[in-house]
Amino acid sequence: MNTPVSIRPQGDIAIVTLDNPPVNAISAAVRKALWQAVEEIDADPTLRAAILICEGRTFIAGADVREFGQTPEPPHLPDLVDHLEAARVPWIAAIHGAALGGGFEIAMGCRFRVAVPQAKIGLPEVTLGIIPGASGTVRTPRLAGVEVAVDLVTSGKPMAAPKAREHGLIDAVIEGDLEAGAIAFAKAALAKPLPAPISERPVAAMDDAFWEAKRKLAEKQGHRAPLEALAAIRRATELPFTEAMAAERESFLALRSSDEAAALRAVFFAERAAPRPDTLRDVSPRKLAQVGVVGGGTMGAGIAAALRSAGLPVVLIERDDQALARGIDTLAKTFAGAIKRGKLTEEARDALMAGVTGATDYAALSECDLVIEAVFEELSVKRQVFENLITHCRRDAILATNTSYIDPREIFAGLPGAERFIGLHFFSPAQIMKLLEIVPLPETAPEVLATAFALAKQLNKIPVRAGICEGFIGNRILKRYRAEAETLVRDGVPIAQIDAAMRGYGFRMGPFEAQDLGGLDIAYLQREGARAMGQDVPETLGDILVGAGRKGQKTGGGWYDYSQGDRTPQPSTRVAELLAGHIAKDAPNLEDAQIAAQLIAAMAAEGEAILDEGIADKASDIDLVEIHGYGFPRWKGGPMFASGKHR
Ligand code: 3H9
Repeated sequence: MNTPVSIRPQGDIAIVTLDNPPVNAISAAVRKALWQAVEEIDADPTLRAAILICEGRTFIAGADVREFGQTPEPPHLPDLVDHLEAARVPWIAAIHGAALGGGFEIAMGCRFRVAVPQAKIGLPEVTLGIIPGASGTVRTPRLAGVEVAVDLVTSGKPMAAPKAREHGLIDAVIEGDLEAGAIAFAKAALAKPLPAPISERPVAAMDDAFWEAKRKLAEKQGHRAPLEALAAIRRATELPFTEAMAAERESFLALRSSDEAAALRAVFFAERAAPRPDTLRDVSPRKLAQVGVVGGGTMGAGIAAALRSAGLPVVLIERDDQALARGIDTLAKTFAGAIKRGKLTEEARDALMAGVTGATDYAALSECDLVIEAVFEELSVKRQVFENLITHCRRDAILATNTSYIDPREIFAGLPGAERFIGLHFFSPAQIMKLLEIVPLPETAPEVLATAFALAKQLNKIPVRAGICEGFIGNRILKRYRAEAETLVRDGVPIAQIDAAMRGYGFRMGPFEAQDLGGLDIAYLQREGARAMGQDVPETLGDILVGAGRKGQKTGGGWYDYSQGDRTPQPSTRVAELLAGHIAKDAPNLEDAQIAAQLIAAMAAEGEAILDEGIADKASDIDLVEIHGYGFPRWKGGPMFASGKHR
């Protein structure tokens, strides 16, 4: 039988290699094989140390998430970590790629941890709605101190090896060959007294003010796991090791079967499936060496920033020198913001800016493999851009429109080379928002579609294929959501209660607050456009407010009033007056949870229609659109998951 673990003696050191593709996740088979390896090595008196190293792209990525729905099989991970720690010979974890979750817990069972400089370590369990279940909350504070443990465990964010070394989470950063470096490290370590096993190290007690401050931070994440993780670390500072371990296990098992964990697991797998649609399995994407962006407004500059951050040279086109200077300035400001947040150095910014060629002449796009149009959302303006692109771009260059509402078939109608046209709907700010709706035309070549998916991966975005309909997937559901929210207002539910209900559900903002921030006029103008084209679009409550000059925060009021320089929404008597004739007298007295349920059900109903029409390929794609483009709380899984329509 194939075992995922092999042992190779190298003098008095055993090299233990784990090979469980794709990410060396700890399945039951891996746990058994590692347990066995500890026994075998301990039984061989010629061996004085063991190095645990992994094949493939990474060290152990964690427990096998696919086994989470099943009854856990022994040996359990916490026992395996203890077994490693209690081994006769010291173990050394040699880390490349990532040591995450159970992977880092295994590394903490080892007496030492070494890693290549590019490696990352972390305890991302809270992102899966659980807490570390194999001593992450109990050993980490003993290894690196309580503060570091709290940040690592409650944020779930991975840490790069050099920083992990600074915090004492690993013992050495190995330049050059990892195995050779780990052997040299082992020899040097064996010449000195061994450090105490982590479980035997002391842990500092922290005062109530510390825990309260951290609780407030953890609470901001909106779901249970970060708070439970914090509580587990606190117990680890107050209880003996074994008691803290038992409590951690109990909390881990309870969370593992929670609704939040089920939702977050579904999102985890949906995100990994999204970049590789089945239909493109055998299609190779084209290479992209240079990309053009037409339009240097907020959206165009954001797209250019995203492309540059992914290492792609960019040609930015604007209609005249002044607009171009503004576009370049917007781009520079985007990077300046990243410097301020500590995400970018000035040198890196200079290199990013050096990769941007600004031009007003479309001839500068002649060598681009892909050009993305991001100009004003008006058909004639967009068509003019593509007429220019047809003249100046290579015949095989992919031409993409960043339309959010206009039918791409109309934009490209009559232009030659339809197989290379595609819609790429970015979300603002494009350098930050993760969602990319990819909208192929009926004629788009599979290879062009595959290139769009590959581009999304390169940009670190979540790609979702969307068919052509008004608003594609995301804006179509948004429209339905807003309409349903207006229905509630007409029924007599207070605007502020609806917003509060959706915040309570997990959105950062309710539907009306969000409209005030973005501006009510955008959707209004769209409705007006549709009306001008003869469509029967009934008057919305938003139309009445815009008609009275209330376009949102930018006009000092929309659904709410705002004091000068203050973004706090205040209920508005003017709005009450304007809408009085449209609101039912007998308010239904709904609970917040009922309000949220009604709005989520409306989103899911629209999602079902979208699936039935083939606009989306699968329910999980719709959930990803809502989570990554519209602020749907990740731990609820998206409207389809939350409504049990996750087929
Ligand atoms: C845990 O450890 C709990 C413990 O504390 C306690 C237990 C008692 N399991 O992301 P990629 C699959 S919780 C199963 O595209 P990359 C993934 O679905 C765990 N499968 O690769 C995909 O499969 P497919 C804590 C997993 O190179 C393939 O591997 N750990 C797991 O871009 C490639 O994935 C985490 O949360 C898993 N744990 O990134 C770490 N992980 O090809 C989660 C991945 O069939 N993993 N797969 O679609 C990651 O962050 C990334 O996968 C990693 C590699 C950074 C490692």
